[in-house]
Amino acid sequence: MGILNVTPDSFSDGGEHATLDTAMRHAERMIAEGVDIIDIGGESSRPGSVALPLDQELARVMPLVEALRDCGRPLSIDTYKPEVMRAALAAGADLINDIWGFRMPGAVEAVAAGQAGLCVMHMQRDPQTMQEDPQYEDVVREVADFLTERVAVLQAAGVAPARLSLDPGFGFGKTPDHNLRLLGQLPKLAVDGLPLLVGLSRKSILGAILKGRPPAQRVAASVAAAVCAAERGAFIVRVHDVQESVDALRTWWAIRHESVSIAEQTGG
Ligand code: 7PJ
Repeated sequence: MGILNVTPDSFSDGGEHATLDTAMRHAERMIAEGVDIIDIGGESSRPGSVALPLDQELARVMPLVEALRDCGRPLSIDTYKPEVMRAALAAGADLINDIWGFRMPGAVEAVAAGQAGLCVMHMQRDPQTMQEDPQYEDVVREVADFLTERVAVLQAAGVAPARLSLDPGFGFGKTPDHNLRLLGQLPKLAVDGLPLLVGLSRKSILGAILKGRPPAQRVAASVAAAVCAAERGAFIVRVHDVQESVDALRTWWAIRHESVSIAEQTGG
């Protein structure tokens, strides 16, 4: 899964049109590099970030959904707002990726009907406060319990299990040690055998391991984390650096299967 952010850069003064152009070029590059799913996000959920008004999120996300609907790759929408979910699904989005795990009022109802995939992510507290001294008694058990509860709620609303994927939510209300424990115990989080999605790309846990390295210089660390996640059973890895990740995962896959040809037969 390749990350496509449509959050305007602070150094860009071009407004929505420049943002759309840049995002389209980035999407085309990711497709050329072998991305399987494009994850479109209009609102930053970095620690400390504040919520974006609905109309602005729609104005950022919807033109991209329209422009990329027929690009040949499934479109995922990174949103927790039921109105954005409904609009994106009506416009042909394939997957809703919700950092709130479909806990906002109306979110379950917005996605229950239809066939779209749903990614249920764990977050402790909210993006404004989540990194202020996160606490768990047993992080693996608590994240697994949360995912179990959300799966039950979605299934009770009529969502077929085949539509679901689960995500521990690396960096969302977790210390570096919490993140490493979750990655180490990843198979325990595959509640009901559902596929796991892992997002570690360029995150601060990698900066902590690399003693303060800034995000743009965490590419090799991100690739290592993606391969470790895949080795522990992650079915989808959410990444910024598509080419590097695809190369590494193809190599891992060939080594694991002791064959180059298996990698080719399965598309790597
Ligand atoms: C994640 C996400 C993640 C899922 C973001 C960032 C922050 N969605 N959206 N999992 N992270 N499913 O990329 O640094 O880890 S935004």
